[in-house]
Amino acid sequence: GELAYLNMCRHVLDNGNKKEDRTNTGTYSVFGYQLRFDLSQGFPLLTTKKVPFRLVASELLWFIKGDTNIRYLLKNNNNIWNEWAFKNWVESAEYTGPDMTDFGNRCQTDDTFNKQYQEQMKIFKENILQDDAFAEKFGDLGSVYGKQWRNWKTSQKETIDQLKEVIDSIRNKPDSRRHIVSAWNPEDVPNMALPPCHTMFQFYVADGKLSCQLYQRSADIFLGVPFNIASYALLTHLIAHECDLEVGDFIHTFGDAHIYANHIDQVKIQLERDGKVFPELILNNEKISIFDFDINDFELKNYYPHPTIKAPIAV
Ligand code: THF
Repeated sequence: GELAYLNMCRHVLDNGNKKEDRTNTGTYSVFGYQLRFDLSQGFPLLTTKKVPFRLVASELLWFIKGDTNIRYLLKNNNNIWNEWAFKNWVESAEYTGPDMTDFGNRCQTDDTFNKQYQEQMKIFKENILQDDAFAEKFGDLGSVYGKQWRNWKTSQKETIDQLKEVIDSIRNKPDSRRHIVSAWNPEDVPNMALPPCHTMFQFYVADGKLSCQLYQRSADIFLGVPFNIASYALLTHLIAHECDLEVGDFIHTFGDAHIYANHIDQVKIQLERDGKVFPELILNNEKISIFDFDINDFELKNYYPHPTIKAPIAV
């Protein structure tokens, strides 16, 4: 349950290597760790801080649709991928506003700059929502998850729908050891706003139950991991539902698992809290295919988390 996540936080605080990173924020990091959640015991949405399920769900639906443009997220009031599209925009030749170099770090230390940044981000979001051509050009994050899951490009110029194929293989050959979806496409990595953190996942069927294991190469333990756990738990529920299986375990295997230096105080606050029982997820029984679900087909029951803990995202 949640204790396993809190123990991971404690382990990284106590044993993490101090490491610099791409974002110049600094991290405490360990290499290799594993969490396991029995999905039949409740839906693993952390309770020691509030995790916005609506954002987790709309992000997952975006992946499932094969969409890579943040316009869909913005329409759903989901801002979690804005910074990566914004970065492409302000680094492009067409951007003529104030200099936004290193905005992720500067907006935290410089109030005057932060005002300019908020203003530019607001304009950017309005343009993505209102201007089709602008959205097509600057809202797209490139070959990220949705692309690799649904439209993996082969050397023969064909595409592979990995998600559809894995669902078919779970249904038709449940004992197979090849129920794998890979987001890591070495040829495409240079075209991505951010190479995939959730590198690959595998399903496993036994005893009428569907389990899922994710290999995450790089994990932002405070901000990203609570989302990632809930996202893959939801995906497992959806696929189990479509394949007429019960839910088994979600196993979360980590490569570089890190706590950003500017999240330490927040983690310490969270560690002082006691976890509550996990909520229950209810899916709309009138829908069967994972590709037909939308945000109103999920219901979360009995989620009574501790309050939100705010933290800056490293870009
Ligand atoms: N980059 C970094 N540095 N960490 C990540 O976890 C991460 N992701 C995605 C892509 N790049 C990443 C984006 N996922 C939040 C949560 C998940 C994200 C990005 C941001 C976040 O800020 N969550 C807030 C609430 C935000 C809100 O209400 O708008 C929170 O308190 O949980 C890993 O997949």
